[in-house]
This record gives sequence, structure tokens and C-alpha cells, in this order.
Amino acid sequence: MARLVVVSNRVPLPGQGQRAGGLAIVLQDVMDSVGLWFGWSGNTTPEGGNTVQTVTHRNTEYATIDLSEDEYQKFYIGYANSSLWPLLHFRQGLLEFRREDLEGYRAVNQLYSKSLQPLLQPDDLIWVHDYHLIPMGGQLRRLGVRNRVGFYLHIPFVPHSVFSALPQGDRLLQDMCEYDVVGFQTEEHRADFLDTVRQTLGHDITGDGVIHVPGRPVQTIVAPVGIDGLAFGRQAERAARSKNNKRLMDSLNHRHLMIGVDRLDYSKGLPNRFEAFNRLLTRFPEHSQHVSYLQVAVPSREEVTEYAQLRPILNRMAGDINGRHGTFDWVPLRYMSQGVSRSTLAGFHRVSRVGLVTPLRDGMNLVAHEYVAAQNPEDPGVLVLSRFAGAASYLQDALIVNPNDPDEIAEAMHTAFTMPLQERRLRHARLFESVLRLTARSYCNTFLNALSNKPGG
Ligand code: ADQ
Repeated sequence: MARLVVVSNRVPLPGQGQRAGGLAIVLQDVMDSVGLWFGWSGNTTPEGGNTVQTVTHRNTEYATIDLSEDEYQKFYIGYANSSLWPLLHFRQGLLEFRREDLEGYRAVNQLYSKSLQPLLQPDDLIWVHDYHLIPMGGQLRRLGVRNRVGFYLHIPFVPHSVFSALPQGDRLLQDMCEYDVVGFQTEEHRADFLDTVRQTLGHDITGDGVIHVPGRPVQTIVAPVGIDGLAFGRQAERAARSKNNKRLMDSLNHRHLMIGVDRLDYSKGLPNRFEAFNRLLTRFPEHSQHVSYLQVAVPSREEVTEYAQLRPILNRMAGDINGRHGTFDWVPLRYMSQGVSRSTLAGFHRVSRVGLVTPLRDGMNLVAHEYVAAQNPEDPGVLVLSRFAGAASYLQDALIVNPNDPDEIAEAMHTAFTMPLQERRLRHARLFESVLRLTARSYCNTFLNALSNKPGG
């Protein structure tokens, strides 16, 4: 069997513990099939990426390079997270572009490619992940790599009219067309990509989503990420009996809990969600004293200005809500910006009557899957889900909302809190079926079948 080589911006080294973020979660269920995982160590050092460090753990070799502070700033903070991330989340107004960042981005990709190339074996299947590393496919080819190379975009793709705001965007599209397989979370993301390629580069595209780059087909596929729902459910059941859960339940004093779990990121729509809670308590005062909302939002990318600015906004809103609606024995909004382990969160999800997943845009959003998987089927909670999360394409029995309208979210909160048990069970049963269909394994199999050119892939 061919060896699988995974390439990602950041490599979660064994023993380092888990950070909030999607890729490590998705791949942890299929780690037994990963032969080599290559990427950045997460360290910045003065000499940057001159040496590759390797460590082997349970049949997987982890190979990492460091970056210099200058490389990190231009590549990661600059182009990847100040240009590509906002643009691909439809936030053209937040896009910051500097040519030196773009060149830094390409240079770091070249560093990755040159460091990886000597580690490759002829039959390896190479799977490159996410927007940080788009140029790698073409760079590896120019270094003489003949292996099959695939690329997967974890975040949305945007319509041509939005994409065209990106200076030198055509180069990036050409880079994406250097891969053998390009994968997306949803049909909509793929369709937007194909249309952008057609309009920008003029390539022929056939109905099966194959781009006919002269001399070479590029196959595009939809491979939604997922989780091991049964295992997460078992984890939630166990965690619900833990000390932490007992403390949480005691503190609730029989009130219903509503939960949100996100990275602190402007794409996750947190200010609108806070405002929605404010409106719930104002417009539906019957919930006053009877509900508590727990928001866990762990800081990320704080060196990017917009991320740093978000924190004080949420602090102020949380203070305002509690000041306005709270009483001497009831804190309506519990807002935490420290990390909480995934198993503890599983237990918290299980006892929450409402799960809030209301990003303004999201590639998929695994928290939606986790919330559903964690529920007790006999007495399940209700998922309120943004129509602009990739998850909404698959979890249609959630209460689907437009995250730009705090009133609509507030109404969905009210509906969720007052939903009869029978409807909650029915919706949950259907949602759970969808979660079980979209596993981490099915995601990997779909992508790898296409990458290894297997029929049906
Ligand atoms: P993210 O935006 O990082 O990743 P998301 O899917 O929302 O990912 O969550 C990833 C994981 O991190 C989940 O398992 C969640 O439980 C955990 N997590 C999130 N916030 C946390 C917190 N405050 N504390 C502890 N754990 C937390 C990208 C895309 C997503 C896509 C994933 C996977 O932006 O759209 O779903 O990749 O493809």
C-alpha cells in the first residue's frame, strides 16, 4: 500500500496536547494510516527552517521545520491570515494585502517543498492541507516530484466576484490547478471554485468537475470532514458523570444551559450571538432566570489586528448583558476565554439544552457535529445552526438561522428552549444519522480514493 504523506501548516507533535482547531481533530481518527506528517513545528527561531527535525510515534514519522520571525509574520500573520482567511470568509473589507507578504508566503511554501522533497518515496500519496500551502503542489512538481499530490481546502471558497478582489489571485488559482485532486467541504464551495477558474483562467470544465488544464486533468471533489460520532457520544456520556459536570450542574441550579464553543475568530459571529442572547432576554422575558448561556471562546491568532480587537468587544458585551439582565443570584452569560479539554466539552454539550453554532461563514464547523453526537437521544438538546456553515448542507434538521440577524437567532433560541420532547427527539435522530454518515474515516477515504485514482473516488 502506498505511504500517506500529510502536509499541514502546523504539525501537532505527539505529547503536545490538543489545540482548538479542526485538522488535528479530523486526522486523529485516521492517524494509523499516516506514514509521514510534515509541516511547521510551531516554533520561531532566528535561523528559521534550515533543519528538519523528525520524531516517530506509533508508526507515524513527524517531520517539522521552524520558521524565522520574519517568515512567520509574512507567511502566517500576513498573507495567510490577513489576506486569504478574510477573503475566503467573504470579508473583503478586512482583506489586507502587501506584496512582501505574498512573496513571503510563496517563499515559505518553497521552503516546505524543498524540505519535504528529499523525504519522499516514489509511491507516496501526498495530501496537502489548507489555504496556507496552496503553492506547494506546483513547487513540488518543479522540484521533480512525480507523485500524486492532492489539496484539501478546509475553509469556504468564494464566488468569482469576491475572489477577484485578491491581487494576483490568478496565480493562486493556477497553483490550485497544479494538483491531481482538489477537495472541498461542500458542493457550493466546489461550484464557486470551478466557476472562478472558468472565468479567470478559461479552462474547460466537464460536468464531473474535472478541470482540463492543458495536458493534465485536475479532479475536484466534495469530501466533507466529520468526527467519530459514536466515540464522541461515549466520551460525552462518561464526561457527563465527571466532577466538572457535577460542578456545572450544581451551579446551574436547575436552569437550562445553552452552549457555544468556538475559537475566538471574527468568522464565528460571536458579537451577533451575544446580541441575540440580549434580545432573547428582552423580547422573551419568560426565559429570564431560567436559562444560562455558557460561551467558551479560546483566543487564536491574536497578532492579527482584527482578532485582537474582537476580545474587548466581547468582554464589553458580556459585561453589558450581565449588568442589564443579571440578578444577585443569576449570571445569564458565562463567558470563558480559556481552553477547555475536548472531553470536558463533550460533557458540557451533553447537558446543554441548546447548542449555538452561528458563524458568519465556516468551511464546515465540527462543533455542530460534536454537539449532536454528545446528546442523550432520550432527552436531546436542539442545535441552532448558521446557514452559512458548511455543516448546514448536511445537518438540515437543525434550526437553521441567518447569523446576520440577531433577532432571528433570538427567535431560534426561544423555539429551541420551548420545543416539545417529541420534536427534539425526531430532529436529533435525523441529525445523528447525518453525523454518523460523515465520519473522519469517510472523509479520508473519499479523498484518498480520488487521490489514488480508485474507481468511485
Ligand atoms: P476551525 O475553524 O478551527 O477549523 P471548527 O470546525 O470550528 O474549526 O472546530 C474545530 C475543533 O476545535 C472542534 O473539535 C472544537 O471542539 C475545537 N474547539 C473549538 N473551539 C474550542 C474551544 N474554545 N475550546 C476547546 N476546543 C475548541 C477549520 C475550518 C472549519 C472546519 C475545520 C475542519 O474553519 O470550518 O470545520 O477546519 O475541516
